[in-house]
Amino acid sequence: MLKIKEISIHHVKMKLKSPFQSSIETVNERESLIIEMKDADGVIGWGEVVAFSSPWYTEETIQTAFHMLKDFLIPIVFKTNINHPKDIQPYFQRLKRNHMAKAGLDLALWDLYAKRKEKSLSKVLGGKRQEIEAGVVVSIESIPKMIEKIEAYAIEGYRRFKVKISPKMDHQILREIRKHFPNLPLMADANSAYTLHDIKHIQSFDQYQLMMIEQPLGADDLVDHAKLQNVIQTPICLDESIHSLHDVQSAIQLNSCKIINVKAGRVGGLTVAKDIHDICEKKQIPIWCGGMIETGISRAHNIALASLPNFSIPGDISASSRYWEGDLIEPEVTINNGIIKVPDKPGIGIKVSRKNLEKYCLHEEKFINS
Ligand code: OSB
Ligand code: MG
Repeated sequence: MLKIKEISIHHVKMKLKSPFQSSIETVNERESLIIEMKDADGVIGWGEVVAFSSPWYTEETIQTAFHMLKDFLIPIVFKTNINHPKDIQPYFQRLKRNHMAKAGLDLALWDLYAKRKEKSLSKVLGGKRQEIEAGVVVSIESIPKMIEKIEAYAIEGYRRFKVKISPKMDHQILREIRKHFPNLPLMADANSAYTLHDIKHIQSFDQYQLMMIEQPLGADDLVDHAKLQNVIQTPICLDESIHSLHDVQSAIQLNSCKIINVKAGRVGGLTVAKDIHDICEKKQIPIWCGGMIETGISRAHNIALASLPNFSIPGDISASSRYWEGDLIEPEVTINNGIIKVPDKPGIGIKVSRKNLEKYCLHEEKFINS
């Protein structure tokens, strides 16, 4: 049994190397809640809550997550008998949504569980790859700058390129990229910037031979996505629309997409992410691991998740240095010829840098199971 003695929340804030702009928000600084979970033998599991400072991506924020953790979720973890991370699911599911807050604890439980088994997180999740292909995201800025960044990332060896688009800057961006890089493995993420009124406009993206278009329409528009997918060649990939296994089943049944972006944070953690993986494998829906501009702790969880067999498309998993001057882990995540090695040491397999954790910490709160 996992005997959880102590849970600490480290509220951190890290400055991005450069602003990250999508169709709806620009992120300059990244707040995050780092979860440190200690058992009775002093073994530590790490997790991360990837909610943002404001509710632009999902309804959660750092502050709502803190409230959920402190007043509801941590007390549940303390009083539940947990033999396996999945044992917490029925208790968490009695509380609506708040998936990123739940995921912070779920991730820490998985890391702790794997460490107690002396196996890598990849192994205990059922991962089969020893290495994964890295993908990178280029956000919206001046087109020459975007081209310059793609060029630099291509030299670093990234295997898949995603650009953010918005209705004001879509054709300009995609046309210029295709002019410079006709064969680049390229996809575009709209973060819900369009509606069905834009059908003709979105159809005209087919000329760019994109691997997929991510979340063109609203988060709640599974039916509209199905209508759109029916009249475009470019595969639709859903991100903001997918919060649960049930959402995945609805999207598949409605033909709302051909591909799914899986983020542990958005679906409540690794337990549900793995369930989504398994059902998509059965239904032959390719999936890939999304990113949340996260620190190395969540990044390490993503690497383990992406080692599962049906993660067949390179995800938004880039080097620590893509966003950070100094990450919270040592060694940092690096890429070599577009490849990231899956750690084989117990748990997430990467050490947390106490020095950097303290350096970026705004405040910390410790909860003790008495
Ligand atoms: O829509 O996939 C998204 C970052 C934050 C929130 C939402 C998204 C993203 C990204 C960046 O696209 C992924 C990354 O490199 O971490
Ligand atoms: Mg997205």
